[in-house]
Amino acid sequence: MEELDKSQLQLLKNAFDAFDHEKKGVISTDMIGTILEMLGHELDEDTLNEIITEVDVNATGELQFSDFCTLAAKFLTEEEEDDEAIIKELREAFRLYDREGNGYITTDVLKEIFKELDNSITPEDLDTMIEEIDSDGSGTVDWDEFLEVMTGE
Ligand SMILES: [Ca+2]
Repeated sequence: MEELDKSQLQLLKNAFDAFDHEKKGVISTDMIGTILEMLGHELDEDTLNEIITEVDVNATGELQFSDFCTLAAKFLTEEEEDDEAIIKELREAFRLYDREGNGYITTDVLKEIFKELDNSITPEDLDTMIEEIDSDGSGTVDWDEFLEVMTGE
């Protein structure tokens, strides 16, 4: 449970209570998919069944709040690992595009990357994005600037 922070717990409690109409302290496992979807985590049916089976060990078809937290912690934690994996991938991408190992990517190369990511992007949008990223107008983007744009952090 320690993997979940207070705001995550509050969010889960609100969702749990909303679906525990009769205030029995349990919710049906049928509801799990819907709840997770509401919280912005859409899982395919196989994954969903897999984690429900893991948590509902006695196959009662119902989960208590603590079980529900255990379930949520599973993929909230997985998601954190995903974030780390994404940053690792971005780091590799940055190295790849920083061909000469200068520690920066030129805005020309960055435009190519954006076009690859989204081929419907217009030249005007590209210019606007580049202007925002390369705030000092140096014509280059370093790792910090790159990460900020890619992760929104
Ligand atoms: Ca710059």
